[in-house]
Amino acid sequence: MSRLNEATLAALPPAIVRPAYDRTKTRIGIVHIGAGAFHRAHQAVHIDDLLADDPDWAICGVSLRSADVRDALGPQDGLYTLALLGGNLSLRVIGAIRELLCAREEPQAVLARLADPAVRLVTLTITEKGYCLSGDALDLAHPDIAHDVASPQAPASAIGYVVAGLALRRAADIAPYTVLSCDNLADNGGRLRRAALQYAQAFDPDLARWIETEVAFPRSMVDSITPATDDALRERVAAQLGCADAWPVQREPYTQWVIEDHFCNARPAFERAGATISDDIAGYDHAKLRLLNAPHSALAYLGSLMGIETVADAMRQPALAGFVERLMRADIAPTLDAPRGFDPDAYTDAILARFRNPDIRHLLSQIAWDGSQKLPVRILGTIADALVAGRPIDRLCLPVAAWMRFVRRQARNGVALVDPLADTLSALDRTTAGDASAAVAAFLALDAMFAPMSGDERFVAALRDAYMALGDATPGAVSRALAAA
Ligand code: CS2
Repeated sequence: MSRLNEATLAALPPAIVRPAYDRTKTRIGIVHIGAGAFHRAHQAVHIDDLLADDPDWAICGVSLRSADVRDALGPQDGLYTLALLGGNLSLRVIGAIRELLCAREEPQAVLARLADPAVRLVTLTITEKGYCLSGDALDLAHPDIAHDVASPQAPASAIGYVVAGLALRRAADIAPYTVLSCDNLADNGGRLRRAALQYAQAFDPDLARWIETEVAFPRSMVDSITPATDDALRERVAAQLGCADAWPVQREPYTQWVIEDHFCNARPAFERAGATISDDIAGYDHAKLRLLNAPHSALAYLGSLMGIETVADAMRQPALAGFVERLMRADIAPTLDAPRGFDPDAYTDAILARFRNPDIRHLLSQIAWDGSQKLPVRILGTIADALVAGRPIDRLCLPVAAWMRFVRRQARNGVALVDPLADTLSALDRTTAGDASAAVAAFLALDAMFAPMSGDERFVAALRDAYMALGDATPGAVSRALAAA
């Protein structure tokens, strides 16, 4: 079978939507770090929508370590297929990515692209762990950060590359690019800015001062459920395209991108590409991270303990579906500092319907990754707010306790845990086997996650009760705990 590329593009079936612009006339104006499935299904599609009118915003996609995306899409001239999962499978070929680089193999090419004056925006989807934070601050002891502080011109981390590119531009008197985080972090732009300043300050205070005054780090909220690509998708896409796409991406029809209008260089006309420009990012952040990502994580850990595979499967379990709905409406929605005119009930209804989408095979095991990074942003912040407000936290503690049970089960079963703290977490099972109070205390000693709440006896007691309520974490025990919550 032939391969999707510039040569086969014209021969695709008429029903396949394809770039509505001449790709050869586009120029790279964006470097995206973390060119994984979510970037290609979300931001790159919004950018593809505006290249016909504004061709100077094509994307150079950078993967820090893996060459897989470059090697898969390089022979396809950067073209790939977006599959929208809703009823019929509707396909669209995306042409916004014009270059793909692997930083580990071609660091100088990445730095040269970052220093290119035509590049005026750097965007990132590096997941929560990619920021190398410990609490709200940069972890200077993180191996990649320590490496980069010692050799800032040859970085390994995303922040290292962002700052190295800015340093090259400052030295060459080239205007800086804006740095736009597109990750699931509250105040993502603010956290990234503080981390970049802390990093630069560690080896070049003058550069740190220049970044502080000259570079914009706007915040954004991103939303679209994007299950990992699987062979079933590749087969469905090939059957409809009539040619092979090595790495198509799939997502739900729903997408949202809310961006703070704070740029130090030019910017794409995002509002003409389906994005929302707003100065109230915090409200959108709060609502999405707490009302979508928190129940996602709750389903991931509680559902995994029950032996359930996907989000849609979990939502077909009344005990689970009922629990997350109570969690959303009674425990999370009242803590929101939501955008003006926001209707939490309607937003909750829409999210529950999205979770129930039978066309989406969203694996709980994928959502369960990196719990030590996700839970503080998604659930622990809500618990902290509830404690301050004197609101109940019992239901909010159950997903956290389920995560603890999940971590211990993975360790006991010898299943690798996908988490930056995997070694530390897996060791907890060996030191506290059987003793629930000791187990909870061992987890609470993880200050990067639980300080300072671990000093609040109300939280400790509620978490211990939730952990005990899950009993031996069998499906029956979890169902009983859900019914009682
Ligand atoms: C999910 C998110 O994998 C996860 O942790 O909760 O990727 C979620 O699908 C997106 O944030 C939805 O916008």
